[in-house]
Amino acid sequence: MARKLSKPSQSKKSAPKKAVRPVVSKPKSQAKPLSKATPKKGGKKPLPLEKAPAKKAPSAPKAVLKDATKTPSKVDFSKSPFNASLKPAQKIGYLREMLRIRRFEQQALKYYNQGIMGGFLHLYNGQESVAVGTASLMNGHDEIITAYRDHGHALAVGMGMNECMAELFGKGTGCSKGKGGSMHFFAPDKHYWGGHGIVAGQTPLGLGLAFAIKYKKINGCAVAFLGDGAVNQGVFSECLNMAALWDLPIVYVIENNGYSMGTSLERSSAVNGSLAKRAEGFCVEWATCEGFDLYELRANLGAAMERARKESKPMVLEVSTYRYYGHSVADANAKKYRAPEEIELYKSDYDPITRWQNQLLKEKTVTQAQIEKIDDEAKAEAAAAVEFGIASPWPSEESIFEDIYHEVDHKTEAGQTGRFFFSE
Ligand SMILES: Cc1ncc(C[n+]2csc(CCOP(=O)(O)OP(=O)(O)O)c2C)c(N)n1
Ligand SMILES: [Mg+2]
Repeated sequence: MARKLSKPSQSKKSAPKKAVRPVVSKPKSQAKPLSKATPKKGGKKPLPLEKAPAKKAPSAPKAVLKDATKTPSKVDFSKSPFNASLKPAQKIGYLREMLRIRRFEQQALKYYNQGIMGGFLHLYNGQESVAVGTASLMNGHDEIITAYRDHGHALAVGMGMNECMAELFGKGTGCSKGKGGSMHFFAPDKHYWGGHGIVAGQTPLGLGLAFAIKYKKINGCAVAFLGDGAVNQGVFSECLNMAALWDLPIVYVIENNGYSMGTSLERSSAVNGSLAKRAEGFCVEWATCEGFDLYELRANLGAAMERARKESKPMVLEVSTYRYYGHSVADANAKKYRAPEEIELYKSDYDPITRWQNQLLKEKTVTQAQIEKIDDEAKAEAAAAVEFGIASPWPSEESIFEDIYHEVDHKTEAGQTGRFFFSE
């Protein structure tokens, strides 16, 4: 089933009333004390199961997107506290980071298709603004963790192209010594905890990061990314419950790209309108925003992260985004479950890099010539990373037995007592 953009006229039933909700607004159901949540005597009784009305076929697509070309957002996110004081150099830096990710992955795709690179390759093309926006908000004590579509987050937090590309080639110089591959980029020194292949497996790990931050009284928060498919994993619900119960400083960012492998959102979610709304069931605040627009992303995520740090409260932020390629490059059905026109529409109207470039041109922060120079540099860096990766040595045979147990590799007191992280 192809994913369609929800046009304003079609989306009244399924979309939230306001496409852009201020992040601090409290969902009404959460504002109620729990005791009032039970229906009053004489209130509407639930129908017996057999009389439950037949489930209507969804009349409108459930995508959270709005047609931005026709309904320009009234909110000027460039004026939000998280954006207003940005210096031109910072804004240009975000453009550079997004272009670096795009060019890195395009090189990877080329060599994967030639069979020179193996393993999996889940491309982040189209979603770059989310990772770059997040990294730009990290305060040096925040920790982030994501799933297997992890190249963008890795480069955005400052991992080098060489170590990342070498990892894709399976070489010993790779960030995970060539033993992790595309799904397992990892750099705790940069507050980046990977890179995980089990769908939603990173959500309890992220919660652990948040717990440690709170326990150690660190002025930071955890940000755990998950996809629209991962939301349906039971463990995510368990996480929301615990996060609320213990007031943990975590922001769950749902990168809603409309598909989990070949399954569209309409076919995987019973909840209309937004996935983040499920957080209400756990008394966790939630919001939605467009991920294509860096200002909007930063305004919403910035507020969520600040709240997590200051009040030690969890939050779910659903971000609409889109991936241009199949689930992975080896996705044999990549062209079967969505129309080419849909992909083209996102590329032409919703590309986060083009949007940011246009924004900066409009603001006169950057010139076309500067953009081209930055892009050329990104291309050259990615090409050099390929050369580095190909020229690098394979991991040694003996290294297969290394890095299996943390205690063996880290013969420190902390390693032996189980106090692995945050104490070394
Ligand atoms: C527990 C588990 N079940 C199934 C899979 C197979 N699988 C890998 S990715 C994926 C889809 C996840 O989609 P989504 O969460 O939307 O993330 P996206 O790929 O769109 O970034 C599935 C079902 C898995 N890796 N782990
Ligand atoms: Mg998805």
